[in-house]
Amino acid sequence: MKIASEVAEALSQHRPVVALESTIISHGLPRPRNLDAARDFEAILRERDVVPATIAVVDGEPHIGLDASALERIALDESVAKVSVRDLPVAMATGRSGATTVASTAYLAAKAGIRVFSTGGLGGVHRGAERTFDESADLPVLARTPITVVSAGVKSILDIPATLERLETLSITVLGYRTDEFPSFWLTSSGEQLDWSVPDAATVAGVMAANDELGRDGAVLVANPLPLADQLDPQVHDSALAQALGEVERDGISGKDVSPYLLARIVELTQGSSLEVNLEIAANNIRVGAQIATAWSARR
Ligand code: PSU
Ligand code: MN
Repeated sequence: MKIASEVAEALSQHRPVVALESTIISHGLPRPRNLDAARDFEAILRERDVVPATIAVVDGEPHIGLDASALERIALDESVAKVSVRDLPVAMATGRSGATTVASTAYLAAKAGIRVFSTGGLGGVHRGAERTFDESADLPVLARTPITVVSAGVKSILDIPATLERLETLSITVLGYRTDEFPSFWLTSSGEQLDWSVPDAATVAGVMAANDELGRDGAVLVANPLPLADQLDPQVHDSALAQALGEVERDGISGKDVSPYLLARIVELTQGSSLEVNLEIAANNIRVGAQIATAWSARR
């Protein structure tokens, strides 16, 4: 594992670091806009004196923190694979490059000693999972990974109530950030109630400290909704979602291709408006991740 010197130094001095995933860049956002987005995400952190650690596998080596040319490759090279935890050893042994999912980013970040990770939306339980067993490895991996993940809930392409049930079963702590409703990514609320709401980043840091004190090694999930004024128009959302889900069914798309397909289709069907909202969601989660990492480092 190669930890960028900037990241290693910040960690050793207990300065704030936030991990960022790369599948959102390679498979979640369209080229070439994704490269600008990846750079913008890092800039949001730097402006707040937080060190960004974008994570990916480059030529078989897991990188914690990417330089400009590695970031460009992950964004623009179409042969970059989507790599979850089980794929990591294969990518490493065969010298492949890969973009890391929430699961593999969390896994590598925690191994490097990073405590906070911001993403857009988490993977979860897919609709029809009772038939297909399609549940993202993000959930079971987070259940045994000591990291705080900031996410705008999960996308409405998933089965949100089932995802919340699995989060409960897996004993992943879920905190609504200034809300008591679980967000559904493009929309501020899924209508699902949460048990716990936190008012600020310092409270999240307190939960992390208590988690450590208990010797628990599961994740804390911070569910951070977009403000209502920034959400996607619910009518536009509902009709694009219905059509994209119908196409997945009709064309028999399955497995790890489902999420990237739906994300790309929904961008087309909303004439790009879901993309703008998607970028704002990621930025919003990165800002909150910066606050949490700063609050965490103040306790050390
Ligand atoms: N959800 C999004 N955008 C994404 C992903 C999920 O809104 O880019 C990516 C993340 O990297 C997540 C992965 O970890 O998809 C989950 O894929 P799967 O469902 O195949 O586990
Ligand atoms: Mn899956």
